[in-house]
Amino acid sequence: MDSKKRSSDKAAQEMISRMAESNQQNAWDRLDAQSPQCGFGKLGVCCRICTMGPCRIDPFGEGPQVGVCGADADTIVARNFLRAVAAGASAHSDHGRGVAEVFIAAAKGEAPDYQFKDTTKLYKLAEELGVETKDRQINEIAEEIGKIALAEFGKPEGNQLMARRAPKPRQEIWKKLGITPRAVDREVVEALHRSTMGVDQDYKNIILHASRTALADGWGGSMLATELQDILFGTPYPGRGEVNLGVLKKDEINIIVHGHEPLLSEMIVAASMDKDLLAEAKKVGAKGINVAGICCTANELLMRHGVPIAGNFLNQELAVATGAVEVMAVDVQCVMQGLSEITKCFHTKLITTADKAKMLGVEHVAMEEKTALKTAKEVVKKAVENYKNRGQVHIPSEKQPAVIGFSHESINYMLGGKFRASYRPLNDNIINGRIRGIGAIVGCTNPKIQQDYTHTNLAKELIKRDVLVVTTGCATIACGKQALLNPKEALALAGPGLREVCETVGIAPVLACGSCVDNSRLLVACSAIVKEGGLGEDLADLPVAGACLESITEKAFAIGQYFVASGVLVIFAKELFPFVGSKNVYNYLFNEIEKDMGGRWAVETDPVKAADMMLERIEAKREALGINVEKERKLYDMEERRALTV
Ligand code: SF4
Ligand code: MSK
Repeated sequence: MDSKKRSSDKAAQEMISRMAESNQQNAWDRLDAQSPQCGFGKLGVCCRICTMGPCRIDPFGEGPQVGVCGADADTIVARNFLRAVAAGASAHSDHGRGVAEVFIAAAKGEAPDYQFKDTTKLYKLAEELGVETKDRQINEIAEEIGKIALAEFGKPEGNQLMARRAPKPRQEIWKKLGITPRAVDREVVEALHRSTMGVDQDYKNIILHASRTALADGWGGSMLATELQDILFGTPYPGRGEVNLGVLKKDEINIIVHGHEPLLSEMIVAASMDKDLLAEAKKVGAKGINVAGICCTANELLMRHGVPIAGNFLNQELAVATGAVEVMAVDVQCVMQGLSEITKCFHTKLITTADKAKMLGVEHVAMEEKTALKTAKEVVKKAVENYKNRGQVHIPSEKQPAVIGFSHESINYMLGGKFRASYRPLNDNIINGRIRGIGAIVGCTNPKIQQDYTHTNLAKELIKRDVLVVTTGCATIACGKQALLNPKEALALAGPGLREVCETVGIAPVLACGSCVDNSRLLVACSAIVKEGGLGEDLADLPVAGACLESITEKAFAIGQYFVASGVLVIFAKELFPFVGSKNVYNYLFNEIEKDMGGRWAVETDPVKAADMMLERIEAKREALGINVEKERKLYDMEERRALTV
């Protein structure tokens, strides 16, 4: 076992080695135990959706080429793809629905611990949704917004309201293709229906519905989750924080919050500041209560409160193995079942909090909106009580300072200032070529790929070539761990044009934009760039490209497909795209789909080659926009310099 091959993060390497010495298992060990993995599964050519199966297609053409029902590789692969997209869309959207429910409860005064922190955004959203604001109380307006948002998940007719944010030509493309997203639940139910035995058997038609389902996620469920969370908990603005296992404190009670929904973690942060609990912490000999995050919950908290991040997906077991975590409170998504085993080796109390995500043999403290803070205090109290049970502690020293909190609103504000907030300076600098374009780096960490390596090396490659990087999810945490969210260090790696703009405007070359549902922020930002003018009429015209080189969950396919259906090139790692067992599906997703949607998929594992592909796309878009014209070098006098819009 070579820990350096498993992770490029020094803190993770240290903990992986320690776990190996103690014979403790983690995801990398379990991957080894699973290897070699099923070749049919890797290609997406197995089907078990009816009891005439399971069936599989022989990829070498020697064995069966159809299942018992006659389904061929095209149908089977496309159906598997659609089901993955539907599952991913469900995860984001169920998260969004949960936020809408708490939002309504807060408006009605039934969730007294939650308040509306960003009322400016609330008024803006009210206007967008046609909610009357004149002579009405905030709570009344919020209740109506909440009800409209909740209806977006299951309304019987009509399209997703947030999809109207897309540029008009994009909406026209969706209309023409018949994929304007309707209610989220409807798209997901239809996806499952179409992919049962004996229904949709035209791979293009199946993928078309995958687009519609994904769009209902990106321009629906996810976008609503982000909007409502911002109003409830505050829209992120740039602030400072720290990232990596070194944020755990030897002399304090450490609580890790892990999962996705800030509904719980926000309350735990509040509870950790409770005077009585702090006094109790002192009594048991701790200097304080330290809350740190893992995965997307971490992004949510760091973006809004500066709460430190202990790590990304593959750090969850490593954090427990430090022996310094009193409680790990988890909600939904990306919580490894392996945690229940590793916590048995340490004093760490694992607590589940979402009724829809329990773990066998693990304590469950149900989180209810009516009593949220009280429940959070209970969780913190358990941590305080558990401090005395600590055994040997080993916390790696690695941690990096980071600047985070780049929402659409804050980018707009930073670029244009309070009174003239706008994307104009960004558009101008893309047009004049100082910034070549925008690269999105999103996604997880997967034990099949050296942890953080591809995300961070891709980020370095892109900023070196004057591409502004926006990042979300565990990729953001990877960048944070490797100092790429530290503007000083990242700027030193940036190309001259990008560096000049970032220094002048006061932004970093790698912008941390939030959790996985916050990929919707990127759609909003791209739409705002189009609206600002000078870079085409549609999202597909923009010099932008996205990559997710360390994906794990089905959510990644939903995200990828909504970007493709929004006109963007999306690159995944070769070994993490298990839908390549049909030539026709491959050709459609990787080539032909571009004619329909403007975006397409690509696979590449090497971050430098992925950067080449993104740059090629960006330069092609620049050419098409006619902004790649060589300008004569000109010496400016002072008057002209003042007029510059950098
Ligand atoms: Fe086999 Fe067809 Fe049933 Fe799938 S749907 S398991 S291919 S018989
Ligand atoms: S948590 S989905 S591992 S980004 Fe959103 Fe990280 Fe991927 Fe989970």
